[in-house]
Amino acid sequence: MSLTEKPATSPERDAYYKKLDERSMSALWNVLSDIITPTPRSGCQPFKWDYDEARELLMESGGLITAKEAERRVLILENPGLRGQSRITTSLYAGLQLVLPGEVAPAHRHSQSALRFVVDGDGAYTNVAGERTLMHEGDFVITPPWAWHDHGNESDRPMVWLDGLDIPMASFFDASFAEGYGAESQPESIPRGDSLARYGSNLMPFGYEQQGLASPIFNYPYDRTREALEQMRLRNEWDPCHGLKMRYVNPLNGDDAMPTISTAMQLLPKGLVTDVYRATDATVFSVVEGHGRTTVGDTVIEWKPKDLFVVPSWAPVVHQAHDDAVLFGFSDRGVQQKLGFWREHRGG
Ligand code: 1HN
Repeated sequence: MSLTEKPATSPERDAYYKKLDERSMSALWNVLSDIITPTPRSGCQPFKWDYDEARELLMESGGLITAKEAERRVLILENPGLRGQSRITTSLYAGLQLVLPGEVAPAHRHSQSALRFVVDGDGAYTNVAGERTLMHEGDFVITPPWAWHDHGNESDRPMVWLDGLDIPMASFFDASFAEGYGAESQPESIPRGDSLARYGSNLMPFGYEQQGLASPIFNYPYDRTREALEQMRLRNEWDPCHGLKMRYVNPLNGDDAMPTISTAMQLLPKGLVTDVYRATDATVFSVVEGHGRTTVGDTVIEWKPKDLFVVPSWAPVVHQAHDDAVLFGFSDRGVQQKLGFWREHRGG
Protein backbone atom coordinates (compact mmCIF):
# COMPACT_ATOMS: atom_id res chain seq x y z
CA MET A 1 0.00 0.00 0.00
CA SER A 2 1.34 3.43 -0.91
CA LEU A 3 0.24 7.02 -0.53
CA THR A 4 1.32 7.84 -4.06
CA GLU A 5 0.92 4.74 -6.20
CA LYS A 6 -1.91 2.35 -6.92
CA PRO A 7 -1.37 -1.42 -6.85
CA ALA A 8 -1.35 -3.20 -10.22
CA THR A 9 -4.53 -4.83 -11.46
CA SER A 10 -4.99 -8.49 -12.36
CA PRO A 11 -7.94 -10.57 -13.60
CA GLU A 12 -8.38 -12.04 -10.11
CA ARG A 13 -8.29 -8.63 -8.49
CA ASP A 14 -10.72 -7.19 -11.02
CA ALA A 15 -13.16 -10.05 -10.39
CA TYR A 16 -12.85 -9.36 -6.71
CA TYR A 17 -13.48 -5.61 -7.15
CA LYS A 18 -16.62 -6.45 -9.09
CA LYS A 19 -17.93 -8.45 -6.14
CA LEU A 20 -17.18 -5.54 -3.84
CA ASP A 21 -18.87 -3.11 -6.20
CA GLU A 22 -22.08 -5.18 -6.22
CA ARG A 23 -22.23 -4.86 -2.44
CA SER A 24 -21.51 -1.12 -2.33
CA MET A 25 -17.97 -1.56 -1.14
CA SER A 26 -14.60 -0.68 -2.64
CA ALA A 27 -10.90 -1.24 -1.93
CA LEU A 28 -9.13 1.65 -0.22
CA TRP A 29 -5.81 0.76 -1.84
CA ASN A 30 -7.18 1.78 -5.25
CA VAL A 31 -8.26 5.25 -4.17
CA LEU A 32 -6.00 6.10 -1.24
CA SER A 33 -3.62 8.31 -3.24
CA ASP A 34 -6.61 10.24 -4.64
CA ILE A 35 -8.30 10.95 -1.31
CA ILE A 36 -5.26 11.53 0.90
CA THR A 37 -3.06 13.83 -1.16
CA PRO A 38 0.37 15.07 -0.07
CA THR A 39 -0.74 18.67 -0.69
CA PRO A 40 -4.17 20.19 -1.46
CA ARG A 41 -5.48 19.31 -4.92
CA SER A 42 -8.27 21.78 -5.51
CA GLY A 43 -10.77 21.98 -8.35
CA CYS A 44 -10.97 25.67 -7.53
CA GLN A 45 -9.15 27.90 -10.04
CA PRO A 46 -7.78 31.44 -9.77
CA PHE A 47 -10.11 33.84 -11.57
CA LYS A 48 -11.05 37.51 -11.86
CA TRP A 49 -14.45 39.03 -12.57
CA ASP A 50 -14.15 42.43 -14.25
CA TYR A 51 -16.64 44.68 -12.48
CA ASP A 52 -17.53 46.73 -15.58
CA GLU A 53 -18.58 43.57 -17.40
CA ALA A 54 -20.42 42.22 -14.37
CA ARG A 55 -22.21 45.54 -13.81
CA GLU A 56 -23.44 45.62 -17.40
CA LEU A 57 -24.87 42.10 -17.08
CA LEU A 58 -26.39 42.95 -13.70
CA MET A 59 -28.10 46.03 -15.14
CA GLU A 60 -29.42 43.88 -17.99
CA SER A 61 -30.96 41.55 -15.39
CA GLY A 62 -32.67 44.62 -13.93
CA GLY A 63 -34.75 44.83 -17.12
CA LEU A 64 -35.58 41.13 -17.09
CA ILE A 65 -36.72 40.44 -13.55
CA THR A 66 -37.54 42.42 -10.40
CA ALA A 67 -35.83 41.86 -7.06
CA LYS A 68 -39.19 40.76 -5.69
CA GLU A 69 -39.88 38.15 -8.36
CA ALA A 70 -36.32 36.83 -8.17
CA GLU A 71 -36.47 36.86 -4.33
CA ARG A 72 -32.84 37.99 -4.66
CA ARG A 73 -31.58 39.37 -7.99
CA VAL A 74 -28.10 37.93 -7.89
CA LEU A 75 -25.52 36.81 -10.43
CA ILE A 76 -23.59 33.93 -8.93
CA LEU A 77 -19.81 34.13 -9.25
CA GLU A 78 -19.09 30.55 -10.23
CA ASN A 79 -15.55 29.35 -9.98
CA PRO A 80 -14.58 28.20 -13.52
CA GLY A 81 -13.27 24.95 -12.03
CA LEU A 82 -16.54 24.31 -10.17
CA ARG A 83 -19.17 25.25 -12.73
CA GLY A 84 -22.77 24.40 -11.98
CA GLN A 85 -22.12 24.07 -8.25
CA SER A 86 -22.97 27.66 -7.20
CA ARG A 87 -19.66 28.13 -5.48
CA ILE A 88 -16.68 30.43 -5.77
CA THR A 89 -14.45 28.19 -3.65
CA THR A 90 -14.99 24.63 -2.50
CA SER A 91 -16.63 25.83 0.72
CA LEU A 92 -18.10 29.24 -0.12
CA TYR A 93 -20.70 30.88 -2.31
CA ALA A 94 -20.42 34.39 -3.75
CA GLY A 95 -22.69 36.52 -5.90
CA LEU A 96 -23.32 40.10 -6.95
CA GLN A 97 -26.73 41.43 -5.93
CA LEU A 98 -28.56 44.33 -7.56
CA VAL A 99 -31.29 46.34 -5.84
CA LEU A 100 -32.69 49.11 -8.02
CA PRO A 101 -34.15 52.35 -6.61
CA GLY A 102 -37.62 51.71 -5.18
CA GLU A 103 -37.16 47.93 -5.01
CA VAL A 104 -37.54 45.57 -2.09
CA ALA A 105 -35.98 42.12 -1.62
CA PRO A 106 -38.54 40.31 0.57
CA ALA A 107 -37.95 39.16 4.15
CA HIS A 108 -36.84 35.58 4.71
CA ARG A 109 -34.40 33.60 6.81
CA HIS A 110 -32.18 30.57 6.43
CA SER A 111 -29.56 28.57 8.32
CA GLN A 112 -26.79 29.86 6.05
CA SER A 113 -24.88 32.96 7.19
CA ALA A 114 -24.40 35.82 4.76
CA LEU A 115 -22.05 38.74 4.44
CA ARG A 116 -22.69 41.77 2.28
CA PHE A 117 -19.75 43.78 1.05
CA VAL A 118 -20.91 46.98 -0.62
CA VAL A 119 -19.30 47.40 -4.02
CA ASP A 120 -21.27 50.12 -5.80
CA GLY A 121 -23.89 52.61 -4.67
CA ASP A 122 -24.87 54.33 -1.50
CA GLY A 123 -27.78 54.34 0.84
CA ALA A 124 -29.76 51.16 0.20
CA TYR A 125 -30.69 49.40 3.41
CA THR A 126 -30.83 45.96 4.89
CA ASN A 127 -33.05 45.02 7.83
CA VAL A 128 -31.54 42.32 10.03
CA ALA A 129 -33.52 41.00 13.01
CA GLY A 130 -35.50 44.22 13.37
CA GLU A 131 -32.70 46.75 12.88
CA ARG A 132 -32.22 48.69 9.68
CA THR A 133 -28.82 49.86 8.48
CA LEU A 134 -27.99 52.05 5.51
CA MET A 135 -25.15 50.64 3.44
CA HIS A 136 -22.26 52.56 1.91
CA GLU A 137 -19.39 51.50 -0.32
CA GLY A 138 -16.88 49.41 1.57
CA ASP A 139 -19.21 48.54 4.45
CA PHE A 140 -19.14 44.95 5.67
CA VAL A 141 -22.57 43.79 6.84
CA ILE A 142 -23.52 40.50 8.52
CA THR A 143 -26.68 38.44 8.34
CA PRO A 144 -26.33 35.78 11.08
CA PRO A 145 -27.84 32.30 10.66
CA TRP A 146 -31.62 32.18 10.95
CA ALA A 147 -32.00 35.98 11.25
CA TRP A 148 -34.92 37.54 9.36
CA HIS A 149 -33.57 39.83 6.66
CA ASP A 150 -34.90 41.99 3.86
CA HIS A 151 -33.32 44.68 1.73
CA GLY A 152 -34.54 47.79 -0.03
CA ASN A 153 -33.28 50.75 -1.95
CA GLU A 154 -34.80 54.14 -1.19
CA SER A 155 -31.84 55.96 -2.75
CA ASP A 156 -31.86 57.22 -6.33
CA ARG A 157 -29.00 54.96 -7.50
CA PRO A 158 -28.74 51.25 -8.22
CA MET A 159 -27.01 49.41 -5.41
CA VAL A 160 -24.68 46.46 -5.95
CA TRP A 161 -23.09 44.40 -3.23
CA LEU A 162 -21.10 41.20 -2.98
CA ASP A 163 -22.90 38.41 -1.13
CA GLY A 164 -20.74 35.80 0.57
CA LEU A 165 -22.52 32.80 2.06
CA ASP A 166 -21.52 29.49 3.64
CA ILE A 167 -23.99 27.63 1.40
CA PRO A 168 -21.60 24.80 0.40
CA MET A 169 -20.83 24.18 4.10
CA ALA A 170 -24.52 23.93 4.98
CA SER A 171 -24.99 21.59 2.01
CA PHE A 172 -22.03 19.47 3.04
CA PHE A 173 -23.65 18.91 6.44
CA ASP A 174 -27.19 18.61 4.97
CA ALA A 175 -28.25 21.31 7.43
CA SER A 176 -30.20 23.76 5.27
CA PHE A 177 -33.46 25.26 6.52
CA ALA A 178 -35.25 28.30 5.08
CA GLU A 179 -38.57 30.11 5.33
CA GLY A 180 -40.30 33.24 4.07
CA TYR A 181 -41.49 35.91 6.50
CA GLY A 182 -44.89 36.24 4.85
CA ALA A 183 -44.57 39.99 4.28
CA GLU A 184 -42.25 42.07 2.11
CA SER A 185 -40.42 43.61 5.03
CA GLN A 186 -40.19 43.08 8.74
CA PRO A 187 -41.07 45.87 11.19
CA GLU A 188 -38.23 48.11 12.32
CA SER A 189 -38.35 47.27 16.01
CA ILE A 190 -34.88 48.53 16.97
CA PRO A 191 -33.63 52.10 16.42
CA ARG A 192 -31.09 52.56 13.61
CA GLY A 193 -27.50 52.64 14.82
CA ASP A 194 -28.33 50.72 17.99
CA SER A 195 -25.92 47.79 17.49
CA LEU A 196 -22.94 49.93 16.54
CA ALA A 197 -23.46 52.25 19.54
CA ARG A 198 -24.06 49.39 21.93
CA TYR A 199 -21.32 46.99 20.87
CA GLY A 200 -19.00 49.01 18.61
CA SER A 201 -18.00 51.84 20.96
CA ASN A 202 -15.35 49.99 22.97
CA LEU A 203 -18.06 49.40 25.53
CA MET A 204 -20.40 46.51 26.25
CA PRO A 205 -23.79 46.66 27.93
CA PHE A 206 -23.35 45.75 31.58
CA GLY A 207 -24.06 42.04 32.06
CA TYR A 208 -24.39 41.39 28.33
CA GLU A 209 -23.95 37.79 27.31
CA GLN A 210 -23.21 36.52 23.85
CA GLN A 211 -26.21 35.47 21.79
CA GLY A 212 -25.35 33.19 18.93
CA LEU A 213 -21.91 32.99 17.35
CA ALA A 214 -21.94 36.06 15.10
CA SER A 215 -20.71 39.48 16.18
CA PRO A 216 -23.45 41.68 17.69
CA ILE A 217 -22.19 44.45 15.39
CA PHE A 218 -23.80 43.84 12.02
CA ASN A 219 -22.50 46.79 10.04
CA TYR A 220 -18.76 47.52 10.13
CA PRO A 221 -18.67 50.87 8.32
CA TYR A 222 -15.86 51.48 5.84
CA ASP A 223 -15.00 54.95 7.11
CA ARG A 224 -13.97 53.53 10.50
CA THR A 225 -12.00 50.67 8.94
CA ARG A 226 -10.23 52.99 6.53
CA GLU A 227 -9.39 55.44 9.30
CA ALA A 228 -7.79 52.68 11.40
CA LEU A 229 -5.64 51.55 8.45
CA GLU A 230 -4.62 55.12 7.66
CA GLN A 231 -3.56 55.78 11.24
CA MET A 232 -1.63 52.50 11.39
CA ARG A 233 0.36 53.23 8.25
CA LEU A 234 2.11 56.06 10.08
CA ARG A 235 4.39 53.52 11.77
CA ASN A 236 5.45 52.18 8.40
CA GLU A 237 5.44 48.57 9.61
CA TRP A 238 4.30 46.25 6.87
CA ASP A 239 3.75 42.51 7.01
CA PRO A 240 5.89 41.18 4.14
CA CYS A 241 3.05 38.95 2.92
CA HIS A 242 -0.03 41.03 3.77
CA GLY A 243 0.89 44.71 4.00
CA LEU A 244 -1.41 45.98 6.74
CA LYS A 245 -4.12 43.38 7.21
CA MET A 246 -6.84 43.58 9.84
CA ARG A 247 -9.40 40.91 10.74
CA TYR A 248 -13.01 41.84 11.41
CA VAL A 249 -13.73 40.59 14.91
CA ASN A 250 -16.52 40.00 17.35
CA PRO A 251 -15.78 42.57 20.10
CA LEU A 252 -16.98 40.16 22.79
CA ASN A 253 -14.20 37.65 22.33
CA GLY A 254 -11.92 38.58 19.42
CA ASP A 255 -13.23 35.70 17.32
CA ASP A 256 -13.97 36.28 13.66
CA ALA A 257 -17.07 38.41 13.20
CA MET A 258 -18.84 35.43 11.60
CA PRO A 259 -18.53 31.79 12.72
CA THR A 260 -18.16 30.31 9.24
CA ILE A 261 -16.63 33.12 7.17
CA SER A 262 -13.46 34.98 8.13
CA THR A 263 -13.20 38.51 6.81
CA ALA A 264 -10.37 41.02 6.61
CA MET A 265 -9.39 44.36 5.09
CA GLN A 266 -5.85 45.06 3.94
CA LEU A 267 -3.92 48.10 2.84
CA LEU A 268 -1.11 47.59 0.35
CA PRO A 269 0.95 50.76 -0.08
CA LYS A 270 1.96 51.94 -3.54
CA GLY A 271 4.96 50.01 -4.80
CA LEU A 272 4.71 47.13 -2.33
CA VAL A 273 5.44 43.69 -3.75
CA THR A 274 4.55 41.06 -1.15
CA ASP A 275 6.51 37.95 -0.33
CA VAL A 276 5.06 34.71 -1.64
CA TYR A 277 2.32 33.40 0.61
CA ARG A 278 0.14 30.34 0.59
CA ALA A 279 -2.58 29.17 2.95
CA THR A 280 -5.18 26.43 2.88
CA ASP A 281 -8.08 28.88 2.95
CA ALA A 282 -9.11 29.78 -0.60
CA THR A 283 -9.87 33.50 -0.52
CA VAL A 284 -12.26 35.83 -2.33
CA PHE A 285 -11.03 39.42 -2.81
CA SER A 286 -13.02 42.54 -3.58
CA VAL A 287 -10.94 45.54 -4.63
CA VAL A 288 -12.01 48.66 -2.75
CA GLU A 289 -9.29 51.11 -3.78
CA GLY A 290 -6.29 51.15 -6.07
CA HIS A 291 -4.81 49.16 -8.91
CA GLY A 292 -2.48 46.24 -8.75
CA ARG A 293 -1.45 42.82 -9.91
CA THR A 294 -1.81 39.54 -8.07
CA THR A 295 -0.01 36.48 -9.33
CA VAL A 296 -1.51 33.18 -8.28
CA GLY A 297 0.84 30.43 -9.38
CA ASP A 298 1.11 30.95 -13.15
CA THR A 299 -1.99 33.14 -13.37
CA VAL A 300 -1.57 36.92 -13.50
CA ILE A 301 -4.54 38.98 -12.36
CA GLU A 302 -4.57 42.74 -13.03
CA TRP A 303 -7.15 44.49 -10.89
CA LYS A 304 -8.81 47.85 -10.43
CA PRO A 305 -11.45 49.16 -8.01
CA LYS A 306 -14.59 46.98 -7.72
CA ASP A 307 -13.02 43.96 -9.50
CA LEU A 308 -13.34 40.61 -7.75
CA PHE A 309 -10.94 37.71 -7.77
CA VAL A 310 -10.45 34.36 -6.11
CA VAL A 311 -7.31 32.56 -4.95
CA PRO A 312 -7.52 28.75 -4.44
CA SER A 313 -6.22 26.84 -1.44
CA TRP A 314 -2.44 26.53 -1.24
CA ALA A 315 -1.77 28.53 -4.42
CA PRO A 316 1.32 30.75 -4.10
CA VAL A 317 0.22 34.39 -4.06
CA VAL A 318 2.11 37.63 -4.66
CA HIS A 319 0.34 41.00 -4.49
CA GLN A 320 1.75 44.07 -6.16
CA ALA A 321 0.20 47.51 -5.61
CA HIS A 322 0.53 50.04 -8.45
CA ASP A 323 -0.94 52.70 -6.16
CA ASP A 324 -2.22 52.64 -2.58
CA ALA A 325 -4.64 49.73 -2.63
CA VAL A 326 -7.27 48.38 -0.26
CA LEU A 327 -8.58 44.82 -0.56
CA PHE A 328 -11.46 43.20 1.27
CA GLY A 329 -11.17 39.43 1.57
CA PHE A 330 -13.14 36.51 2.91
CA SER A 331 -12.43 32.82 3.39
CA ASP A 332 -13.14 29.77 5.55
CA ARG A 333 -9.95 30.28 7.59
CA GLY A 334 -11.71 30.34 10.98
CA VAL A 335 -13.51 27.06 10.32
CA GLN A 336 -10.31 25.36 9.22
CA GLN A 337 -8.49 26.67 12.29
CA LYS A 338 -11.18 25.41 14.65
CA LEU A 339 -11.10 21.99 12.98
CA GLY A 340 -7.30 21.75 12.91
CA PHE A 341 -6.86 21.83 9.13
CA TRP A 342 -5.48 25.29 8.55
CA ARG A 343 -1.88 25.75 7.36
CA GLU A 344 0.10 28.62 5.92
CA HIS A 345 3.53 29.00 4.40
CA ARG A 346 5.48 32.21 4.01
CA GLY A 347 8.17 32.69 1.41
CA GLY A 348 9.09 30.73 -1.74
C1 1HN B 1 -29.90 35.37 0.28
O1 1HN B 1 -30.79 35.28 1.27
C2 1HN B 1 -29.41 36.60 -0.07
O2 1HN B 1 -30.57 37.75 1.60
C3 1HN B 1 -28.47 36.69 -1.09
O3 1HN B 1 -29.63 38.89 0.08
C4 1HN B 1 -28.02 35.58 -1.73
C5 1HN B 1 -28.09 33.20 -2.06
C6 1HN B 1 -28.59 31.99 -1.74
C7 1HN B 1 -29.51 31.85 -0.74
C8 1HN B 1 -29.95 32.96 -0.04
C9 1HN B 1 -29.90 37.83 0.59
C10 1HN B 1 -28.52 34.33 -1.39
C11 1HN B 1 -29.47 34.22 -0.38
